[in-house]
Amino acid sequence: MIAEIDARPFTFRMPIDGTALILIDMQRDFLDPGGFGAALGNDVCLLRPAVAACGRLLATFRASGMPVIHTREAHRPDLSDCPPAKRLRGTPLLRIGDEGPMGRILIAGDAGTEIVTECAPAAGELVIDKPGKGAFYNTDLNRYLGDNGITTLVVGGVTTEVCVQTTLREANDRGYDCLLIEEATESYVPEFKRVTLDMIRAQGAIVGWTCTLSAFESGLA
Ligand code: TIU
Repeated sequence: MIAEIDARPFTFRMPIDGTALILIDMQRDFLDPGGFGAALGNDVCLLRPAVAACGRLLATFRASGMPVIHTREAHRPDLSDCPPAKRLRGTPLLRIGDEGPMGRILIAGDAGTEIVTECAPAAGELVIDKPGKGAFYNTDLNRYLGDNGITTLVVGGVTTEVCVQTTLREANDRGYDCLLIEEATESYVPEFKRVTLDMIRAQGAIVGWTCTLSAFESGLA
């Protein structure tokens, strides 16, 4: 069965049996004070609206029995998967691997990489720790999607122009159709969210589609 979603730049045709939800990096390091996002000088409150929207999306997918994937930007404790160029970039208050108020910054197993309660993974949902901004780089995501017949991704998460946009572009190049839910993503720079959505759907959905949460829910109903 194909669901027809009222999306931009044109109707998104979503195969119910071939679609997964992927929520990008809804973790405390980006959403709570004292994590990586704050260490980079950002106001983390700007991302909060995405939490409830992602929670609503999760409930919809779970009710439909459709697969859900969560990602976390998380490095190994020995930093062997963190290129020095990433760790040494700029002048953050705390660098990746440094001890912060929530444990070590962006380190798997520490509190900053925990997904916020409202979006917490349920049993059976895939959780991918990724060392890059994109969810395909150095992860098993592509194999998992292929093995499970998934051709289409519904996407939410943070931040719009960094890990979400990188993942959308990686997915697009690998042949997936992607629909980004507008309220389910936020940026520390609201203007960057606006232009990222424009870039994704420009030129006849050159990267993918976007739609509102209510349009998605109506299309699936
Ligand atoms: N800094 C910023 O906007 N984002 C990241 O570093 N990672 C993600 O977007 N997850």
